Amino acid sequence: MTAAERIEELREEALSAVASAGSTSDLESVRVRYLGRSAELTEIKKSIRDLPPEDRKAVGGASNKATKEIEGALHERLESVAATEREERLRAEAVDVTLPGTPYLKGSLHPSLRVIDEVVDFFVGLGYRVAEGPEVETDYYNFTALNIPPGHPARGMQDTFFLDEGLVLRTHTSPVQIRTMLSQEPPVYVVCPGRTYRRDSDPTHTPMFNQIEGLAVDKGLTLGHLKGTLAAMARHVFGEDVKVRLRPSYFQFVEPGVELDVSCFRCGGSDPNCKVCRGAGWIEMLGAGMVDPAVLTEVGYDPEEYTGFAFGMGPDRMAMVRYGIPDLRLFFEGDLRFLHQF
Ligand code: 2NM
Repeated sequence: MTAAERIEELREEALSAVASAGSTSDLESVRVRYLGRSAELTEIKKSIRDLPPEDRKAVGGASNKATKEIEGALHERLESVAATEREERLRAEAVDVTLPGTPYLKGSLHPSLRVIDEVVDFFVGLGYRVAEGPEVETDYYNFTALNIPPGHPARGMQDTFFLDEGLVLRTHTSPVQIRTMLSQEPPVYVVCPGRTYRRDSDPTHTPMFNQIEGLAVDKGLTLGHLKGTLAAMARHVFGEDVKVRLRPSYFQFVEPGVELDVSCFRCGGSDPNCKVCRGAGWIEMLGAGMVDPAVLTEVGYDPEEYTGFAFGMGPDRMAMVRYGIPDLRLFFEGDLRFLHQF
């Protein structure tokens, strides 16, 4: 076979390889194979100088022409293959901006916390400070300072969790008020939200529950100030239309002691089958009273100069009534299906 014939063969082979290459990397292989440094056509060109002079022109011309043709075909094919590859890549990478986004879970406030926030906000608006204290208390702050001395039967009524050596889980937040009075002189206006503990567990009692207590000590405070303050609080939490009434009651640390009822915010007393007040027309909301002079004396205040009123309520129970939740234990199970309803 002459060199010219071999060149023609290589040219045809290369052109058909270019035509059947389906990708840019196939085309690069074809280029290396037919035009690369060790390609046969390249070898033929290198060997031209060893040919007899009369043959050089023909072989040189043919090999240059073949090279040009192959290069042209490669270039042309590369353009169309590269364009196809680019389109495919863009199609694969395309994002459908009309698809819905990933949904996210929205948090919600616990029903007890909603009530706590409303009550605390109300008192802060009146100028009260918020005070907090330890949940593990000494027997002294939880009982003795509140006019409940060792051995007093009122201690047995509180279902206390006793810890080591004179320590208890606080059964109310009253010890926070004692600590507040011990740490400052009157006037005192504080509201004390926090967790409290009693050995109790049924649909309306849990061993841990929230309390909000409050205390005002100043010159000339009367039961009238107590009633006016708590009536305004009840209207803030349960609605502008609710009425309140006081009933006599008893707590060891106050004299007199009262309970405050709120008129039913659902039926106002008009529905004998009302689910909220069970036909009573009134809902028990909190206990309160004028601070017993013995308590004021215990913290070093002069009961001849100062009087005070105090109150305590259960925001968990208030939330049960407001939202119609039948079982208090649901509040502390942490089930998101429960929490997301509020
Ligand atoms: C209540 C009811 C009545 C109360 C009294 C005091 C203190 F420390 F000032 F003596 N703190 N909390 C009190 C009074 C709490 O809860 C039903």
